[in-house]
Amino acid sequence: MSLLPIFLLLGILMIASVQGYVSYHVSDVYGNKRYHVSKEFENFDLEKMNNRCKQLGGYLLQPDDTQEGYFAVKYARRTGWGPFFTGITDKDSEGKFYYYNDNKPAKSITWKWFQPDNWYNEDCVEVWIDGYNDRHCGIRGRYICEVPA
Ligand SMILES: [Ca+2]
Ligand SMILES: [Ca+2]
Repeated sequence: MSLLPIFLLLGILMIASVQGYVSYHVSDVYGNKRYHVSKEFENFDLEKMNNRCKQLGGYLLQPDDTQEGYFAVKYARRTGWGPFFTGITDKDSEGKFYYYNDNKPAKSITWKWFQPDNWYNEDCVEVWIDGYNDRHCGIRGRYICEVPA
């Protein structure tokens, strides 16, 4: 019996693990967009995760208005997949939140109570079931992409 098929299979599995195959929950269309929430928990990195979203044809969530921002909150509440990281950050200047993908100032963010608090220097922003919260970049979590439908 040849071991070749087994080596081939092992090779494929190794490549798959190195590439880090990513799978997503995909929402229905809302406002000409679909929202993709990563299924795995990974250390969040703005550049890396935004590039992942680009591979889907989109970018990390950046609400254009209160309705879109609140849609993500309701989505987290309805699905139980939250919290998930967004493309909102104040990493360049404390308290000045902007959208990582296009560098525009963030607006209409419906913060959770007592947030943002920059607790021990939190510069990334996640969606929770009751609003947005600043959180440490680099900790493990999910993230949400918005992708034009
Ligand atoms: Ca901060
Ligand atoms: Ca916080």
